[in-house]
Amino acid sequence: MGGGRGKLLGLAVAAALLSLAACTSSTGTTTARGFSTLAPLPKASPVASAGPGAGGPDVVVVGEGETSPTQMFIDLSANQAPAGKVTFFVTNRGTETHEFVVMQTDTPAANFPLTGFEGEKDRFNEDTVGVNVGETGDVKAGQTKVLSITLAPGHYAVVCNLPGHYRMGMHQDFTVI
Ligand SMILES: [Cu+2]
Repeated sequence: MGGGRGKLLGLAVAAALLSLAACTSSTGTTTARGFSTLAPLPKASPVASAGPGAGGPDVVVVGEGETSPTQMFIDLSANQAPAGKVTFFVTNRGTETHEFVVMQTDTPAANFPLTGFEGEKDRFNEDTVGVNVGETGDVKAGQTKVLSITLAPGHYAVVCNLPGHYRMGMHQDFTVI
């Protein structure tokens, strides 16, 4: 049955081409601007294996939440890190959804004007106060997200810019040395 044999060979060639395509089409998470987006979640929980307490100077443990109906917080295990890859373990310890945004800016973290953003009031404008160099997106109550980004030396503000949250205290200065 020569026909069957040819079919098998064809399948083998197709499989080889597919695996080749898989190798060449993979791309990293680093963007053209030189910083990466959210790190892909590893197989094992990063919090369990390398979380709070286990990190070096390039690891920052972040807690977010609310202390009262009018006050919210961002806690950092360190307010500085060496230049290069910095990994933030961001845990929402509150009951509302938060986010964690890293803004590169010369402006002190507490001094952004609340001019509105993306059509919503009570937010600062991420396009004018500095450069957004990475963010977690929404972090739900009780959730932990990991943000690994490459940071150059300079001043940063780490914030939550959901409506009202910046005003209620969700901002901290952060320095890369
Ligand atoms: Cu928030």
